[in-house]
Amino acid sequence: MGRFYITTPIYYVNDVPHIGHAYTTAAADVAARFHRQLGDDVFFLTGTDEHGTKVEQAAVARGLSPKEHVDEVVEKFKEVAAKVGASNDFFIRTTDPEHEQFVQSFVQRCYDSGDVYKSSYSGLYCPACEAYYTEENLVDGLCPDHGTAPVHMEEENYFFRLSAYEERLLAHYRRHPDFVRPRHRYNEALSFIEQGLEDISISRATLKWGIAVPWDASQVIYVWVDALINYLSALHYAPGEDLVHRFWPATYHLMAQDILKFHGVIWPALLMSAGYALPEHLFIHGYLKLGGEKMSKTRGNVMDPFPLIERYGADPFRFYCLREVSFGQDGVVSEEGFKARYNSELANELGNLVSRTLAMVERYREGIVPAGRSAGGMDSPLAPEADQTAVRAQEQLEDMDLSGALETVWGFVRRLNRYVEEQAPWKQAKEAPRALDATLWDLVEGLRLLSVLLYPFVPQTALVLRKRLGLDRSTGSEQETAQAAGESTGMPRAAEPRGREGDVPSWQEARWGLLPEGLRVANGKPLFPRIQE
Ligand code: ME8
Repeated sequence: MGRFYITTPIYYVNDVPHIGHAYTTAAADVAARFHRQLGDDVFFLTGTDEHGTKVEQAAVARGLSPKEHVDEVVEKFKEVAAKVGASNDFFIRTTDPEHEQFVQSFVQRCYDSGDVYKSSYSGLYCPACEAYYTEENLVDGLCPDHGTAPVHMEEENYFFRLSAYEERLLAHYRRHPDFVRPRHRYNEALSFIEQGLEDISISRATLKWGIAVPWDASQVIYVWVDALINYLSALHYAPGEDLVHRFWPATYHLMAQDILKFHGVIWPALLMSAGYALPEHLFIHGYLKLGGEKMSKTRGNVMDPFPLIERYGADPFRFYCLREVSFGQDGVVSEEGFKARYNSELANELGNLVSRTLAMVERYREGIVPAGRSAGGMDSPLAPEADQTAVRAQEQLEDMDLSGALETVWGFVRRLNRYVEEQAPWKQAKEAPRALDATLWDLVEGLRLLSVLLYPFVPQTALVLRKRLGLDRSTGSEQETAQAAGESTGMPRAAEPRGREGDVPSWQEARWGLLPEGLRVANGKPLFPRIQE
């Protein structure tokens, strides 16, 4: 049994969430669920980044105080986590008093290490990135990420000696070639460092909406420093015993490339300064793009995940994002693409496979799965491929190749559909009853295996499938089963228990031949009714 601590970025609450936020949270959830299936000790953290210029400006624009604004918008972010079926163990807000206190003690440690000094800053700042820019880093005088004009800033600030960490960072990167994944992102982060590091301003004199610098209450801590520390502060006050020892250092910080520099350079240097171990890995997934451009709230070209999820459920949304976009690369998403994949893969391939298999067991064998194979089912032609699928999917999931693992599992869905055509059970029913028993056993065993392998990606579907297969004998309805997997009840599930542990199908079951004898199956409504328009 291992230990697995995964985080999403904490999202800015200057505006409501979009599909990019839902994507990172859903992907982190896939990894968290898989590691729970393995029996690992798992902690999954998400939350919101609530201080800083950008949030303050958003509040002012709405005529609200920053606190009123963040208290309102945070609900949308909690809702998005709930709606994508996230099984997060905690939801952190940087306005939590416990976080604020911890940030102060962390920054104090950096100060005590001699890494903080006062100096004056004069230069450019992009409020949308909450980042400083030099002229050379701009494109036509505009922020390369947001296309907006940076503002000139001049003030006395506290600086962190980032430059003093150049060598230690380089040494860390050399010793840990998988510190940042995928490889091209490692190279990108390494080249930032190799280009030479300058000290960074870590406080703001004019901003009010932030955490006070512990030794000088006239300044607030720079929002990125405040935000990065969340990954550690949460473990100090989230419910649970000894979380710091159990879970630090984080196994994976998950994010897109926009914030690689902060996580790959500034965060490790801050941790070194304050005397903490560094996270094991950063995993940088790609951007979801609408048309050709990265979606961003500042650019205003965003896709709202709520209507899709509300209409079709969390599982199809998770499935679509992880099928459509190769994990670690950029990919284009659209509502048409969602509908096309839903119909061709979820409705036609998986949905039909389940309904026709169960319908045949009901029709030909009165709903009781026949003992069609010898113990272990190794005389089935599907056995080798089934076991290879499980082994391969495990390797890919352990390696964070989430879309690769789903592709592997989907290959087995397709194999089972071909098997139905090859065996033609409707003919066997007339001519070869023993062969039919074997076919039906194989198909139900295939579905049982899929209920384990698909669980990280489409947890509600996997649990409903297990119920239909007769594997889950609890008395609750299918809807209750789905809810136990994290289906939205419209309520934020921050820090709520994440369903009964017994619901999680153990990865030990990801092997061919474990089908219990004499299961009674029950077909039901189509798992994925076709989208007509
Ligand atoms: O950067 N495609 O918050 P943020 C894929 N508060 N992922 C996307 C995306 C897209 N088009 N757009 C956003 C911040 N994301 C800081 C983080 S962490 C200590 C502080 C996801 O609200 C992706 O994970 O701008 C990206 O890194 C993150 O949202 C940025 O969220």
